[in-house]
Amino acid sequence: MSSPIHFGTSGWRAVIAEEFTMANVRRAVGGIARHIVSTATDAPSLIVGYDPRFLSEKFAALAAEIAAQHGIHCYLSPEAVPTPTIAFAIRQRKTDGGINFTASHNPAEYNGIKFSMANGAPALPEVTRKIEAEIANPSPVALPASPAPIERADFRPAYLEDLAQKVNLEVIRSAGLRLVYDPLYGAGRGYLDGLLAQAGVPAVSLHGRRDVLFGGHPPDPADEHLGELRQAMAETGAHLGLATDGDADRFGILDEGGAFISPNHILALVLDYLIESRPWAAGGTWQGGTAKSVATTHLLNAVAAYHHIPLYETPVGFKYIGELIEQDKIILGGEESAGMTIRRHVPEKDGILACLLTAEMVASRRMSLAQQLEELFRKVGSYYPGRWNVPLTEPVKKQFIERSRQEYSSFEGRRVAKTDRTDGLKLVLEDGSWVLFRLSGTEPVCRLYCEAPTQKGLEELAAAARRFLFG
Ligand code: VG1
Ligand code: CO
Repeated sequence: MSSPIHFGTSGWRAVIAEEFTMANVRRAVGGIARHIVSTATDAPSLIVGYDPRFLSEKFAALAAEIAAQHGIHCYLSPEAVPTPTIAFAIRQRKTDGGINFTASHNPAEYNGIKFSMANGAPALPEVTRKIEAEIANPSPVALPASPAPIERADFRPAYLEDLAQKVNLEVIRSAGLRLVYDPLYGAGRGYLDGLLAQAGVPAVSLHGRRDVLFGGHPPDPADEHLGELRQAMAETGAHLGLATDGDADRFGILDEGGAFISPNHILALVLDYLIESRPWAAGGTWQGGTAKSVATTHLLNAVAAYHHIPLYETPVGFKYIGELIEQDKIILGGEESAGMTIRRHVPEKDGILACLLTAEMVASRRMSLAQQLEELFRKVGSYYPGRWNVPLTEPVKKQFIERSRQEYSSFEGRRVAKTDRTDGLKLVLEDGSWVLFRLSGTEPVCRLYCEAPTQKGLEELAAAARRFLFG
């Protein structure tokens, strides 16, 4: 029996050679191809790309071949390409969707498939359910006598040109900011640094070659993986460190001096900065809001309230934020896991855009991020968010699922003001502190999110949340 292929929070992910095999990729891509043929126009087309993981380019070539056999015109990237660039290419070339071979920020032994829809947004559950059904029970299709063409296409120039319109690179250049960029050996290399070079902004880049082991740690721009970026910043006296994940849809930011700034805080600062600096974000007749996953900081709620704009809350997964961008309801949408996009940009998270907007904000305000955050806290209140990944044994997982179904009027002796079940179990306490437990859809862990008005409050809450899980 072949194992089921399941699309989680963002695509199908599996360990290479274990479940991520040529045979299973054939099955998965066959399902996607039949789905496209059954829903698309008479001349279906598809973008195919990949990240720099082991065998990614081989999987992508196989995928293009299978899709072409189904009569789908393929545009195949000649090199590793970021997920947001694929989203952009789908929209620009008006294809019926796109496939990216990537396991994003997961460790090196993983690979995966992200499927994006005709609008460039990550596939919604109703679409991935259909694809999963197609994979499990293939419907009969008549293949054309000759395959559709497979065209090699470089998606980078058009995407970078578009970014150069959305970010004020001149502000970064004229401020004389010294930047260091770490793509973590991922698909961002040549993109963010390429654009900065084009714009005449001097920047040092690290890890700009392929290493399918990602230097021995996951290509995840979290604090614990940015040691080399921090070191390079110290050596060059840099003002800011920028990083992106394996498929460059997530960002990671180090402030002057090398301090990691929570992506949660970056989202709130950039929203505030856009309202301050972009005519399309404030004033005028269009009244946009902001959107965030239920796991994301309430500092965004506070910034939204401060500027009198609506706030939308979604389950975890950028596909839900993508929908709100498509409906033109928001200035900025984000997730605490370092996902961000803005109005009129792709309905997909874009780590390259997020890094550049942060650099522009620092250049324009001429203040470190720590200083900017202090100022924002003074205006709207302070918020200290945290997230922990907790691997669960089967018995603890079962106990967790049972506990998360129950109702709670108090949590560790404190009164629960609100229970939110948008995704997992979220308990909001009377002082606005909150805790959220949910099972990850990309990794075999339980995610524990907490937030409190002080660092001490955060630590106490996190300890209480662990007692809840393991007690
Ligand atoms: C995680 C994050 C979520 C993100 C998803 C994909 O999902 O929590 O915010 O959208 O990864 O990110 P989960 O279900 O494991 O918590 V990535 O960089 O693949 O594209
Ligand atoms: Co990613």
